[in-house]
Amino acid sequence: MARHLITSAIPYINGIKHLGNLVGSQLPADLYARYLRARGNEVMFLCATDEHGTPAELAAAKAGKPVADYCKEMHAVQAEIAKGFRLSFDHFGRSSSPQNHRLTQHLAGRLAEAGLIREVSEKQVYSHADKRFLPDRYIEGTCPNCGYDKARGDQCENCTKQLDPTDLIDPRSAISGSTDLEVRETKHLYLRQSDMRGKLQDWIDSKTDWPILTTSIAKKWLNDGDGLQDRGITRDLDWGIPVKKGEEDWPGMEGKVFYVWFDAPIEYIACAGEWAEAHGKTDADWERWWRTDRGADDVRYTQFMGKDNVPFHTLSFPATILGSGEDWKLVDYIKSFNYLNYDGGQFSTSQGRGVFMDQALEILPADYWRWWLLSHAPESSDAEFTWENFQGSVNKDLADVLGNFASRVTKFCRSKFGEAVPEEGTPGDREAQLIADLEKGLRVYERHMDAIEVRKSAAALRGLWVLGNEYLQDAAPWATFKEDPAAAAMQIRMALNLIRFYAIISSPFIPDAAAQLLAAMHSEKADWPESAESALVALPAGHAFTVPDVTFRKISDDERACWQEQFAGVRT
Ligand code: B3M
Ligand code: ZN
Repeated sequence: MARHLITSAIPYINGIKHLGNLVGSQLPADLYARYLRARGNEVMFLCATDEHGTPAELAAAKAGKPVADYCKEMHAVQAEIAKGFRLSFDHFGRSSSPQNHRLTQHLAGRLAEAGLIREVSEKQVYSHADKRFLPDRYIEGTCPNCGYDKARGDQCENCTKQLDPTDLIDPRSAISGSTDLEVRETKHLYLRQSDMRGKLQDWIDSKTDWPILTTSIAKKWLNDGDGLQDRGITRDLDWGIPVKKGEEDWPGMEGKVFYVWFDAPIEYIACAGEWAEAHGKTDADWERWWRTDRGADDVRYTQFMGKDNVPFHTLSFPATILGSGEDWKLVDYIKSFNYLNYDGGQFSTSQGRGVFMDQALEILPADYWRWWLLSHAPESSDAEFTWENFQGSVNKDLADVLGNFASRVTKFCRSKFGEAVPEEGTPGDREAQLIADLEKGLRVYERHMDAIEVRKSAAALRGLWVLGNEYLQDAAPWATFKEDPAAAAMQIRMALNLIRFYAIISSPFIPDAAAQLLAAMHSEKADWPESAESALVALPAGHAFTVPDVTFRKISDDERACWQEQFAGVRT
């Protein structure tokens, strides 16, 4: 048994996330957390809402609410939807928590003591029309790196380059659209990331097992030179964590807050403190996950995120951690994802394009979405959601292959042998072959899951379901029964055990269906199988079961067409 710390990128508070966001971080993180728990590891799986910065302020303004109220409400909304998708966070925190305030101010103080912070008189864009400074997302324009014309002041979504508002070509206010802008001087704190180039380089070079997507982005911005420019970590905003040096005031920084990308990753740590508080635990209880001098040196830490978040997790956050000189745990493995597109275009929160998490759950239960999203995770390249593909996957994989297997086997058994595992008959060559194939498939599946190869894992799991179907097709107990009822009984005993086996190994992907099938098999003991052989005798002769309700229903062509139309437009 090992100890695993898992974090998913923390979603912005500014509204309900779409399926592209979900598959890029929270959902695969949940898959991995569930798998590791199922295999007997101790897991701490953390996520939170990212509540500061311009995204929060802009969304609250649009909703006509004070930003603190807006964040509180949206946190509750996001937490509820996460439950709906069965995201098994140990804690779903808030970056605006007192824990994060304290820790962010503390780390900034440490960085200052280490000489890693300098004060800079900075050029900021001031909007006459809006009568305010325009940091980050308050400003839009053309990316100087790739020419994308909707780049934001903090980052270009198209090429992932981190930007400063003054880098943008043809800038305009994101609030009013005004181009009546002026560059003014204000004072800000900069983190001397460039001083840490050597350390960061060594650290990234040591990560030879990271996915190519992660290391290529990390190295691109590390070696590019200006990817590792010193970066401003403060902003002229009202909402955020006040700039302080530990508990002390920071002269000259009155009225300013930390930049959202400075405090957001720190929330990964603070969230563990929130978890401890929520569960009546001590500081030592959460520190054993995060402090290498307090027990976390044997923890394996894995982060999940979309590719646009990689530079912040390979450069800025490690710079904060390393620069603090304290014994915080650094990430061991970063699993990153490309984008999921929607029906010929992009999913877009700002444009309301695509299917959003709440809408998805209104039309189908979580498992349908989990299966499609994970089996099509945008790992090696961008992926695309289409309704045809979704319908095909659900109907074939879930309804025909897995659901139908469980239904046929249990109904046949009930009609011929009653609602208990039949005891006659001895397994033969066909069963030996099945067990050998399952054994091989199970190991492949485990290997892909261990490596967080999401699509390959889904394919391997589906392959295991298919083996059962082929066996049933080939053995044909309904035909065998006429000449040799004992042999049919043995085949059905195998198949009933397969249902339980499938429920256990499928639970990280489709937890509700897995729970339903396990309950139908009256199986409380759901330990991960030692071997296919042992798994296929787990339910002994005479063990009672119940025929489950439909596990997965098919999506009709009419429904598909109707959803296609319903989600063709823009969410308002
Ligand atoms: N909130 C961006 C995003 O949701 C940002 C991630 C923060 S991770 C510390 O994609
Ligand atoms: Zn760009």
